[in-house]
Amino acid sequence: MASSLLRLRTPLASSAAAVLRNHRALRHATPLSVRLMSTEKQYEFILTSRPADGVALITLNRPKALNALCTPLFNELNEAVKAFDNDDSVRALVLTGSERAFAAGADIKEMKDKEFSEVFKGKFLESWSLLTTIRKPIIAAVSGYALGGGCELALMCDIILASPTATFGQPEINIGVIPGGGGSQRLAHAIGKSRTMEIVLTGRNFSAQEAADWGMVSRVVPAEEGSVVDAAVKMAAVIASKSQIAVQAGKEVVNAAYEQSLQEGLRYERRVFHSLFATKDQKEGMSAFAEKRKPTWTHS
Ligand code: CO8
Repeated sequence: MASSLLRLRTPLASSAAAVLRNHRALRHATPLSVRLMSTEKQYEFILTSRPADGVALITLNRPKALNALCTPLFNELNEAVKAFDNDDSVRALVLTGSERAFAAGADIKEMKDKEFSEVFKGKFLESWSLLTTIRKPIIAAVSGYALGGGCELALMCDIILASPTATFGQPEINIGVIPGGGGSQRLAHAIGKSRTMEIVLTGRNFSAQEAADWGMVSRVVPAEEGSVVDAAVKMAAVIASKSQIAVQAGKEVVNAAYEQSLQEGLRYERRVFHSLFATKDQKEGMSAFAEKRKPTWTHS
């Protein structure tokens, strides 16, 4: 166990798949005393690991409640996301849940007795979108239920990969409310008004294939290709191998497409493109192409 733990915590792990298997095994089998030896911070509702060079994996870990999103879970998620965003050795993140549930929504039991004055004055949910403010790219690897806040959490990520078992939905209408974590807005941007109206007003779930057909997820990872987490880690490793200034600039300008008019967005993209000529990585990348060699990024 100690050696597998070492592999799990080593950034230069040779096999992402082997590390992921260890990660899953650890979730169920690792005694607390062993886990406490790890250099990664230990949390109650999430697990963190580094399955490949430059890649951090965050796994929601509240299995009995199907990863229902409660305030303590979000406090931990925010802390981990901020720490990874500030850690230069991490260049891309993957967020996942369990096979059964990415997250079955906000914790209904935590919310049910809240009053308007409490949620309004307490700015309930405001800190739950911290994820959208970080610079490094986040890939959501979704299996099982991604409902309500779970679907919204996936939509806060930059890329969504789904397993064939993924089930998305905004069922808040069934419990007398509406989406509160961006579901009405980000979903409408992703799949259009008519489909979003149907999903939000009827509360019906939609499949991984529908989400792919509608452009909400990048792709459904077929079972024969392995797990969606493996696929997300591989994709994150590719992103982590690029110039990080260019990656973060790329993320920023794509997001501008959702926040600005086309004209403003095009102007912003051009300005950010110009600014990259001030980086060493632009000189290195273009010189390497001209010299027919691989670039060596310094992320500067
Ligand atoms: N909140 C609290 N507990 C939950 C939740 C939830 N959202 N979902 C599941 N659980 C618990 C169940 O209560 C149950 O606990 P227990 O064993 O103690 O009774 C356990 O998880 C297992 O659930 P089920 O027995 O119901 O499992 P099933 O396989 O029969 O059903 C379902 C799975 C279909 C996912 C079902 O659990 C379900 O419908 N869950 C609720 C889904 C839902 O309505 N989600 C939306 C919640 S509202 C919301 O998300 C508002 C968003 C706010 C913004 C968030 C920003 C990120």
